[in-house]
Amino acid sequence: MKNLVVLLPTLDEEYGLRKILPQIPRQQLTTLGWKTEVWIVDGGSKDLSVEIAKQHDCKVIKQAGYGKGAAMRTGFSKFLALNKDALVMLDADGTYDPAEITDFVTMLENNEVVIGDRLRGKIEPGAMTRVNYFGNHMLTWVASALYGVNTNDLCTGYWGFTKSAIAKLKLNSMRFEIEAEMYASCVREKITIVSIPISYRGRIGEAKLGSIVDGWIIFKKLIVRRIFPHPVEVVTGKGNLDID
Ligand SMILES: Nc1nc2c(ncn2[C@@H]2O[C@H](COP(=O)(O)OP(=O)(O)OP(=O)(O)O)[C@@H](O)[C@H]2O)c(=O)[nH]1
Ligand SMILES: [Mg+2]
Repeated sequence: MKNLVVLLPTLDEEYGLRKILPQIPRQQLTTLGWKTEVWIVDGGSKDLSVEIAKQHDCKVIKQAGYGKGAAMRTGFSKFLALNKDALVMLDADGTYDPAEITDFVTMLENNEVVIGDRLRGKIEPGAMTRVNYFGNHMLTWVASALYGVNTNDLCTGYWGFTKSAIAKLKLNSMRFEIEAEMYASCVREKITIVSIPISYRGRIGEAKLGSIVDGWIIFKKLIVRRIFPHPVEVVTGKGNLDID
């Protein structure tokens, strides 16, 4: 059996977790040959997120630093340290359908990185605001034009990776620019990406992303990584997250 980690960044997502954790297709994944662990990387939730996760047999990791980007990097480091085979990440807010994890692992048999594409998938009415819909299209277009490698949905939070891909990624994002940086790093490291259409549903609970502020930070990240492909931490060895 190969080892799969399902990684959920979590900040006050008690209700999202209650909905999605029972939907993770553990049985089907076992049938497909994957021994699955579910990890939440918690950013200091003040609600019952941690308790709900434990009730559903999840491992709880406390994130280093602040923000979704720092949380993902904490999870990636743990994943590499524990030498697992593949990782699927998705948000804990109920927007992504855990049943689709099986599509990701199937595609990972022949690809290093699989990206869940909401924009060519099925977006539930009202699930994405007009501003976010427009912003997602714009940023995706800018990324494809700047880096010369087509991508369909830059800011999606549903990704699958092989261990080799995660080992090659060079990241230093703190917040919601992490996905843009993952894309930029895949291009830089010549990791092939494939997109699969996914469904996108309405969020449960309060959004942590601010469309305009975070859209701007994502745009800046695309520009900075185009000019300086490696984060300064990778070059100097300083400023990396302190992960135990
Ligand atoms: N660990 C951790 N998770 C976070 C942090 N900020 C956000 N998250 C999680 O990251 C995921 C995405 O956050 P959202 O607020 O849904 O952001 P988004 O999906 O880009 O925006 P919406 O479309 O408004 O939902 C959710 O599961 C959050 O709980 C953080 O600082 N630490
Ligand atoms: Mg969300």
